[in-house]
Amino acid sequence: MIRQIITYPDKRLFMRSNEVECFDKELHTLLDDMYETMRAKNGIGLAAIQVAVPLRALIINLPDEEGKQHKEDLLELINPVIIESKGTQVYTEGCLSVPEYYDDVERAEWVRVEYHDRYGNKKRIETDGLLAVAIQHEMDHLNGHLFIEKLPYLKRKKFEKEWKKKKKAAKAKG
Ligand code: Y12
Ligand code: CO
Repeated sequence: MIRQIITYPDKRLFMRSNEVECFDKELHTLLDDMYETMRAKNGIGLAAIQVAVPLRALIINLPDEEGKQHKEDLLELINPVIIESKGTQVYTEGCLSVPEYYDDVERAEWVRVEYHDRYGNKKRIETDGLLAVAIQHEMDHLNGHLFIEKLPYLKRKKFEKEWKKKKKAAKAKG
């Protein structure tokens, strides 16, 4: 089932999500719905809070060199923790909860992450580049943070201005 994505400035996006304790059918349905929702909206990553569920669960499905996404590549990270990170990289990020805004964000180049899969099995991943960016972006959601909070002061002001303009235009349209 496709769920509704909550968008900025919904206050739930700024709250810390809770640890998953039950790796049950309800969690599996949530993860399946998150995948369906993310694909329907052309996303490559989604955290549970973006569908209004405050649990520490996220999914990532990066495209291949031809831009195609394959379900076999889907990553599901439950209760993830970054245990080590190195270096820096800058990537132009976007977020389904902050529609139509993209900007450069600096993050770690490489991360080592411990997490659980949907069955509660303990896993570890070491990765860099785009996948490292996506993991850090989605993990920020679990802690109630959006990528726009990482922008320098003037860029954040630019975002607020554009967002207010868009809201005004939508209101005028009815
Ligand atoms: C690198 C940077 C950011 C991430 C986090 C995951 N972000 C997304 O999946 C963003 C998706 C997105 C999709 C949009 O829709 C279309 O392009 C059709 C979009 O456009 C609009 O809102 C109009 C914005 C964001 C992972 C890795
Ligand atoms: Co996001």
